[in-house]
Amino acid sequence: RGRTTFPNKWPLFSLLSAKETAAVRQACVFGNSANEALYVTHSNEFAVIGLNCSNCLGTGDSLSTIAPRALDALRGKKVASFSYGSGPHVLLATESGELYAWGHNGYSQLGNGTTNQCASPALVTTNLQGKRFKEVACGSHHSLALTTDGEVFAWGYNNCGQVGSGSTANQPSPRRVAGLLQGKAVVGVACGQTSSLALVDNGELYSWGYNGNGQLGLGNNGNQLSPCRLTALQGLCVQQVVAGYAHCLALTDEGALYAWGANTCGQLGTGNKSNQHSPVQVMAEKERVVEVAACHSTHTSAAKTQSGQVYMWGQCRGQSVVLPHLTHFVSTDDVFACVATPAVMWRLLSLETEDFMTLSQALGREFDSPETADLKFSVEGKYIYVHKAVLKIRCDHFRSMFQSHWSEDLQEVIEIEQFSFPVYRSFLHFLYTDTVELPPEDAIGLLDLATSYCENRLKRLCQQIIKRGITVDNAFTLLSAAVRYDAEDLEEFCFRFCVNHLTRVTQTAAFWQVDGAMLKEFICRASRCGAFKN
Ligand SMILES: *[C@@H]1O[C@H](CO)[C@@H](O)[C@H](O)[C@H]1NC(C)=O
Ligand SMILES: *[C@@H]1O[C@H](CO)[C@@H](O)[C@H](O)[C@H]1NC(C)=O
Ligand SMILES: CC(=O)N[C@H]1CO[C@H](CO)[C@@H](O)[C@@H]1O
Repeated sequence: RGRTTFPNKWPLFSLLSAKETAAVRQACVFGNSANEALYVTHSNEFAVIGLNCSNCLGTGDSLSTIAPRALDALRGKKVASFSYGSGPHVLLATESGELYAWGHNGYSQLGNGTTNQCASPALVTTNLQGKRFKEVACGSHHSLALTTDGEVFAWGYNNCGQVGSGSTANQPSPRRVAGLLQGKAVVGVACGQTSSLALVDNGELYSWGYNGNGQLGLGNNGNQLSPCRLTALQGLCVQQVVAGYAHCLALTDEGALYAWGANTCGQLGTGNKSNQHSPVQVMAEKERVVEVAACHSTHTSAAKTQSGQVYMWGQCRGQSVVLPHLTHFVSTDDVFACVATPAVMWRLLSLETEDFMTLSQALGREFDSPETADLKFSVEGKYIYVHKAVLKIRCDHFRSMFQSHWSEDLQEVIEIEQFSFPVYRSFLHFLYTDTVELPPEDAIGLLDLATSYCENRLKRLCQQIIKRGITVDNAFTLLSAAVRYDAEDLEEFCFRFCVNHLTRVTQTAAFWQVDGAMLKEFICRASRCGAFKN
């Protein structure tokens, strides 16, 4: 199974081994310093890693962890949606529509009627009999969940009306958001720190909660305790909406991008830092936008265009970027990994790559494969299957061998006598993979081969393997080889090692088996650098 490169751009994920990394299917980095992450593997195992602020890892034991730990409470479930607050609290909807919550609960944002922290995933069920959920969104301390029938439930912190209940009393358990949303089919929800947004199936947008920066997009700065329609977008059909800390971005079905709310870091992309309490079109002169990105814990904005260009603006590595800036990134996720503060994910990252193999993976797999090969080498009576074209492309020695009228060009089997089977096989393998896996003693033979084929990179790799594998027992053999193959660096390295361990090296078999000239040369050289003083 092939895969595109997993984002090692996320520092927390550098703690995973290559094998663990390769198993990741979905991931989310979150937390106030991007120090927590949850991920799901291809076999639907859940794992968490990180600091565990407010028990947001959900492992039940309040421990932080530097290595991934299984989250058994969710074993076998599939994630449909994941979101996190600033506590942090965590909400997760499964593909079968269950809703789980854990972490910080100081404002009842876990929705179970209490304010007790919850250290493991707990089903949210109060007032939700028979409901199935497909999307969740967390504000700093409030929660929204969207059912499969398009109803929105909200609970938690409500100091500014962000729960949409018509009051500012905190909401200890899920409550359906009614008012203007009554009878509408909601298809998407988003939260700023203390504001809420709902997108309706006909492209209308509704907002409620804190509006001090104009983030409700209603043309004023008054908080709203119930959903209000963004009439400024009348006539447009919104397709995606995202919220930053105190700003919002909406994308229409025609690819137009609108922004409103706080603009202290330029996160609206309007070219200045004035807040906007009504939607303003941005990137109008650029090509069609196909995705917008923002996250309630940052002031960063990003967008991807039709041709795959990725723009960023707002707070980027501490700087205020007031106009959309074209980046080299290939995804909006990378923008958040590399420039946002904290560097958290704006969505659950999905690594669901099709069954695709990269060129190098495909090539590596075809090495020594009789099925597709058009040439074989016979070494010590064993065959190694290869492709003429690959050898010609990768190695000048073979290029000239197969282009000139050498007899090899007509043969299907080439006999090799000068090198051992492991050495020749690793050489050919290197041409397919750029890597060498050989014990240091065999690397000497490969060094010989690399020298005679003028493969300088391979020569360096062999020298590296030899240096890293040097011991008192093999040091003198390695030194003799370095001299024989004219590898000066290596010779110096082995010589130093022998001098540093002179007494023990002179007791090895290799030392006494070496020819007289070489031994004399070694003794002279060692005495010149003071090895025999006293
Ligand atoms: C709510 O969750 C807390 C923390 O897990 C727990 O102590 C409490 O019993 C739960 N309350 C209800 C009503 O489920
Ligand atoms: C900032 O940009 C917006 C959108 O282009 C514009 O309407 C507004 O007048 C500008 N404000 C200032 C102070 O320049
Ligand atoms: C090891 C560690 O930091 N554990 C913490 C996990 O989170 C809970 C809740 O904040 C703390 O009580 C633990 O100390």
